[in-house]
Amino acid sequence: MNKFKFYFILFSTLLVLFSSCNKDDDELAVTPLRDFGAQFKTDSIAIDKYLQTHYLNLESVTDIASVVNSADLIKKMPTTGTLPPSIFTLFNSPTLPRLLIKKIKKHDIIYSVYYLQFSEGDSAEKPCPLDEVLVTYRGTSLKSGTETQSTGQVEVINATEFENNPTNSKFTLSSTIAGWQEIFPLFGKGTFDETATGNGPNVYSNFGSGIMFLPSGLAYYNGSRTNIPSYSPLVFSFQLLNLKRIDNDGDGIFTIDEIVKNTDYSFTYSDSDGDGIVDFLDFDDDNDGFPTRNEIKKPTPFQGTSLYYPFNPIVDNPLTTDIDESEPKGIPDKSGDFSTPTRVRRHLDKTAKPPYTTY
Ligand SMILES: [Ca+2]
Ligand SMILES: [Ca+2]
Ligand SMILES: [Ca+2]
Ligand SMILES: [Ca+2]
Repeated sequence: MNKFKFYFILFSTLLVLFSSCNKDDDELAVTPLRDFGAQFKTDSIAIDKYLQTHYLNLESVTDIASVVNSADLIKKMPTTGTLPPSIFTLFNSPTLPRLLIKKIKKHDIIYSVYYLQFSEGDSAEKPCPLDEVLVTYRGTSLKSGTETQSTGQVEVINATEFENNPTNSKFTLSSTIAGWQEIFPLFGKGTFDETATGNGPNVYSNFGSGIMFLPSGLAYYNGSRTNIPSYSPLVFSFQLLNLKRIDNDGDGIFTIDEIVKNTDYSFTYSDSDGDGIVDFLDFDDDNDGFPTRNEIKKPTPFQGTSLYYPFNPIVDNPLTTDIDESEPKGIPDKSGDFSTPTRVRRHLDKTAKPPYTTY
């Protein structure tokens, strides 16, 4: 381990110790947290009931994705007459809209989270939990209550709007609630219309859109916000318009290429050189003393516009006729192979060190 890294780790450890002390002091004054498993059961009962007693109002709707944030989209079942199919009946539907479940391990329990899929978006361009997203959304909180119906007092689940942002907002997913970090990576971004002006939903097409039904453990839990009481399950409708890849350690490799996406859409934070610093925060990923940025630099003469290799080769985007984005070579391995997906790229190979002479 080099000296800089040693001090970096020491400093980080002290910082964590210091902030943990503060946290303990604060927590002495507050009510103990509810048990996550028990609260998840309570929230699940409310969410299940909400899905069974509400339906999608698709009357005169031709494109759900465009009206996803409308307050009229989800309606309470009528108490008389023919009942429309509840949201719950869309579970695993072969066609869209479709209700799906994602299993999420957190707080030593396994959460099952329902989400509605209206459109998947660009399946090749989905955010990771550390990327920046451009979204529209509307949020409601669920609460049990009673209502007088012809059969007498009936228990119902009410949804109360706490926020509606129909234009767009930018978020770094890592600074949002856990539910957003888990569900947005299941959707893809839209296509930006290069000829349009502005940045709202109208200049994007084919974006990912849906509704997530989050238990409080994946939202604010015991915390409260304006119009969101503690321990509230939350429902968010959303449009995922665009995303921006983030490079957290500034080493020239996007974070999404420094973490592992598992088949169940969970992510693993790898530490290739085993020095205790995960790859996406490690600027010398193989700990050979040469910063990753130097190891991914192209020797001259080279092709493409960047001084650095992209992670994988890039083909030109036909939509941007004025720019040639093509990069013929991704980061090569020691032998010069630049395209095999499973190759050990040279910034992760301790035995490959600069200077590199051939492009
Ligand atoms: Ca990086
Ligand atoms: Ca490392
Ligand atoms: Ca790195
Ligand atoms: Ca290195």
